[in-house]
Amino acid sequence: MSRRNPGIVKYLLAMGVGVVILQPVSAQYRGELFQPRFGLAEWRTIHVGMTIPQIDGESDTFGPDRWSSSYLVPDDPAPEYPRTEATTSGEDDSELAAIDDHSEAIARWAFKYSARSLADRNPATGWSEGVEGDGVGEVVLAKVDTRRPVFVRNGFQMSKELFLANNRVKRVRVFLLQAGKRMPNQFDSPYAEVKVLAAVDAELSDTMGFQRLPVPPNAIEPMTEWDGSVTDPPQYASFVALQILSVYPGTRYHDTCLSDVYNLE
Ligand SMILES: [Ca+2]
Repeated sequence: MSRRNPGIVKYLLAMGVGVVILQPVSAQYRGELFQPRFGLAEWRTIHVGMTIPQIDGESDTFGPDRWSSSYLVPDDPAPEYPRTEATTSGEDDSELAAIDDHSEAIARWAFKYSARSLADRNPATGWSEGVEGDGVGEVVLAKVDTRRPVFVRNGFQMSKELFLANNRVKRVRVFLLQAGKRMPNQFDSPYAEVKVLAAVDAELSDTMGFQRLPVPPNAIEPMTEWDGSVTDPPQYASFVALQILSVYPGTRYHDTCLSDVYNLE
């Protein structure tokens, strides 16, 4: 969040323009190098009543790339692919293994400011929107149990200086989402039939530490099996999606950040 490359961000967002339906699918990246898109722009169209066909699971290897409408490209360069005889031979599984290893290295690099930073229980890491300006309208997803209190650490709380230097969220629209099914495949475990049930607008305080996140009051239903029956025992999968409505401006940067969103135990 000290420098940025707006050219790259604009280019990546332009690549997503052709996709008009919000349909985050679990991509089968294996076998080719992972190329992060730094967000799924379609999240900006989120509204109550919509159903999202599929969302990557919170532990899916490349899921964080699609858990926000944008996120900031790290300052440091992406790790380079190791070009050795073993990784370029094309003769055995070693090249495929090298591609998988390097894809995971790219993910670790790219996800520094992704939605994954909201769930790591570490105030020194955070999500930052990745568009020009203050990021009003940008959306980020967090997997939480909405039946219990949800808490947020506003801004980038690595230090008081960085908290003040970057934007914090002021007005926020909090959406409540509920997954209808889980649909595991050989690689990942995405959620399906995710409904946006309700939303509420709130104002966050411009303070470090935890604050309660208002969540729209709405009962969620348990997930079902493929035949429509409730899982035994019942399992619930709920999320909040936070959309930036206004910000407390940073003293140095226009990057709007959140450090954490989760249930406090
Ligand atoms: Ca964090």
